[in-house]
Amino acid sequence: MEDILEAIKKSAIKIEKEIKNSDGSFSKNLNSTGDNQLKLDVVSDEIIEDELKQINIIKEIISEEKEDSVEINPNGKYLVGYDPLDGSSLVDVNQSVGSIFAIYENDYSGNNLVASVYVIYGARVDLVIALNDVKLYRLQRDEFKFINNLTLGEKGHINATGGTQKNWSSYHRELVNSFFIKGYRLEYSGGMVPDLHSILLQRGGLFSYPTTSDKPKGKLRMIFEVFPFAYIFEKAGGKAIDGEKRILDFKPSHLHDTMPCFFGSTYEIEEVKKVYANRA
Ligand code: AHM
Ligand code: MG
Repeated sequence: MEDILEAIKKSAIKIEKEIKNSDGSFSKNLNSTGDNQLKLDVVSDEIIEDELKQINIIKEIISEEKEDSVEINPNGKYLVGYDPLDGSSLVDVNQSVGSIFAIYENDYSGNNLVASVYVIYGARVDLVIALNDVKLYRLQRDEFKFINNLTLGEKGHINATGGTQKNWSSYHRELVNSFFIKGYRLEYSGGMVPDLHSILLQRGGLFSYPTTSDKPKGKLRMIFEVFPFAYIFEKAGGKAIDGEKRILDFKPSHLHDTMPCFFGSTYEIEEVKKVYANRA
């Protein structure tokens, strides 16, 4: 596991340099969900693949930018799912982006996750590792220095509301408004890494990306976006559900499956459950 974490740290330092030096132009490739891939997505994917390929305890890897998994060592123990540069289009408007990693044993079901890591490339470069607890590191002169553990309180004040609002269901709109009425404040950058990082650092709040009329199965991918953050939120003392059920009890049928997701501290997630249980 230590080798994998070191490889992630090395990749993050290289990706950070690419972001700072990129011109943000598009490549002609399409990824499996049909989006235009930014050159930076491709470059970041290659950087990570090159680092992970050198680690023989890894059985295979699957990236958001790859159609299929890539075998590393048939006798390896771990499967690594990753999103090399989540929210990459935000680079063009100079907002924060991130890399997300999920380390599994046996298969890509939520309950087989054994560690999650993300990196946020913002005003600072932070790295968060969840094993038994959640640790925050910060890049200082080419080295990640431990800062502190991350834990969530019982409730927060942030309401991070994903999805196109005109495509929300009426009960989801009611849920979002119920938090604003209670005094929660909108914080939403359009990048799940900075949005979730903010909730973790401020010790509470809610991030939602629901099913919508245009995305009936949600937008965010189970293996490399939803499961890793569900693991991090649980290890930090929070919760992660699909509206009703615990996210980590899900198992994808396909590598690029998506699902609706809600991440937060205990109070907000209990409120989500009440509204979703009573939806018309
Ligand atoms: P990406 O993996 O194609 O970058 O998309 C994932 C991002 C998340 O970071 C964010 O939460 C979500 O897309 C926002 O989606 P949108 O604003 O397009 O509905
Ligand atoms: Mg992504």
